[in-house]
Amino acid sequence: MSNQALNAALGIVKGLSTVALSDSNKGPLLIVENEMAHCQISLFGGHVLSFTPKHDMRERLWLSERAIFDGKTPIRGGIPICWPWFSAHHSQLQAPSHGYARNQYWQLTSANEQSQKTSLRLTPTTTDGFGYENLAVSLEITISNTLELNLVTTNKGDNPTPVTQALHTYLAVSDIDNIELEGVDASYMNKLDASKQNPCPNPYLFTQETDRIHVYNNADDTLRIEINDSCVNNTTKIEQQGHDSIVVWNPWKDKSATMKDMEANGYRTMVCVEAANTVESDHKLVIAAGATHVLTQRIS
Ligand code: TA6
Repeated sequence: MSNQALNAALGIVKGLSTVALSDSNKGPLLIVENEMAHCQISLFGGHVLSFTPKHDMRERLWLSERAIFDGKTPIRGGIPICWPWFSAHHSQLQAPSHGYARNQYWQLTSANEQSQKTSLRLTPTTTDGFGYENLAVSLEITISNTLELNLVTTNKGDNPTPVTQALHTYLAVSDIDNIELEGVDASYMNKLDASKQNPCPNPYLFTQETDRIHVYNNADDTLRIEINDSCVNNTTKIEQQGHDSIVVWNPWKDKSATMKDMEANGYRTMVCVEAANTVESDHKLVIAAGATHVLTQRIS
């Protein structure tokens, strides 16, 4: 990360009491501590790594013990920002999976705080590349007893631009055998066999590798999801807006064994529930010239 960007971040945080900039073994991190929660955000990828509300001191996010912090590799866990495409690029197969926003440093561009709420705004170093030069993107993160992310994309160009994206959130669970997902009810495309219109399981339990794109076509509605963890009797609540898809992923044992940044049984204590806009949607996101789209996820 450039010294200029680091100094700019330092200049913003020095006037704040709830935000510090730490250059740790995980790279440059924004550490947020207010009355309501503790949060860590890596400037690499604009990547939220940790969110712990103080009312129960339970970490909501999962981070791989083998996550790689080399400033080049996408960090395994937390909330990767998949932008300006989700999964493989539609035509350029050598392009990085899940876009290039998570593979670069982001800059802190503004911050404001109250005793119970801290708000940060970050932007990536560049949106150049692969035909997305006319897009501007920023990530607005609000930390209180709820973690809210708004991924804001503006089309500054003259032509409508298709965008796929995801807040690829890794949630921490006590054990994958103990959880039930509630609030997801749309049929799904199974990425494991490309079958479509699969009925949503009810109850939504996890017994095998799971890689599903549930398609929702009412992007304006707020979708409320819960991860009920019976073993420890707690519930992680998720709200989403601006999505047309919900991606649910757990790599399970065999896939995990092929991932260098995933510990052997890591899959047992995580599940991804992602707010997304995907090509699988019947109402694919195309951002009109001059328009702005916001993808929102709230975790509590
Ligand atoms: O969101 C699910 C998914 O698209 C899976 O297919 C799997 O590839 C996962 O993302 C992780 O992708 P990554 O590039 O971070 O290893």
